[in-house]
Amino acid sequence: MPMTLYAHRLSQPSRAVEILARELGLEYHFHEVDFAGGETRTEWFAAINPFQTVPALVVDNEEGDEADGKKAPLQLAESQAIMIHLCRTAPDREIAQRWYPGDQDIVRCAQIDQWLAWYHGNLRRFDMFHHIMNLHMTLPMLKREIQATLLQLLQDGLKPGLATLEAHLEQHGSDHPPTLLGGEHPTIADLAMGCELYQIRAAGYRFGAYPQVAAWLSGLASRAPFRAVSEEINALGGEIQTQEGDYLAFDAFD
Ligand SMILES: N[C@@H](CCC(=O)N[C@@H](CS)C(=O)NCC(=O)O)C(=O)O
Repeated sequence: MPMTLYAHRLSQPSRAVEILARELGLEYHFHEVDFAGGETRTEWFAAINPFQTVPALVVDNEEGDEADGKKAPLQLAESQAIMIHLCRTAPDREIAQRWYPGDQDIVRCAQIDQWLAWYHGNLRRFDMFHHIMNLHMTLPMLKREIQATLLQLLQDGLKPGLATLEAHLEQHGSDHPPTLLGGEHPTIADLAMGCELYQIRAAGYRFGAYPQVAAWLSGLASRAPFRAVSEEINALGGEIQTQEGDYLAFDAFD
């Protein structure tokens, strides 16, 4: 099933989808969309994803509505919907069901859905990386202002979510890296949230006060597809750390 992933590796939801595609052993064509440069707001991209965000997935021919006697491609936006679709359709059913089991295990699915819903209001809402980049690219005279008026609020806003995650992961106590549902294998909820927090870690923030969160993140980040897809965010993070250390509160979560 030929498919194209419209994405960018500096975008958290894009990375989550691409990492999953690799974990599932799917073949895909990668089309980079320069979201930071405004390419998501262009006409050609709006025709692919009217929400005008990356990632977007286009699956040719085999899926979608019958129209005028030929099959239309499936065009899908929203990373979580894309991840669920990939798990529903991946040929390797055994691996796909570890990430999102579908009808095989509706209780496990409900638990994954719960964390995916929680993630928006408690982690994504306090997306710090956006303003870390803002600070990184602006004039030195404005850096402290961005830190004090924008980043500080997000840092503070993120802490209750980190505390909730820490308490939840601690309950499972095991000898493998923790996962949200307590087994050895992560799910798409781990991936969505892990990619979000990983980009803060890549920029130099530590999670010293949240050791279970730190261990959970390290477990995810040690997987080969995660490492491969995170190369660009790691490189940018390294650059930010060397240039912005003085302005960023890397110890905010210690
Ligand atoms: N809820 C969406 C969020 C996607 C999103 O926010 N993407 C950002 C990049 S991380 C984007 O494309 N922004 C471009 C824009 O706002 O024009 C998802 O999970 O796919």
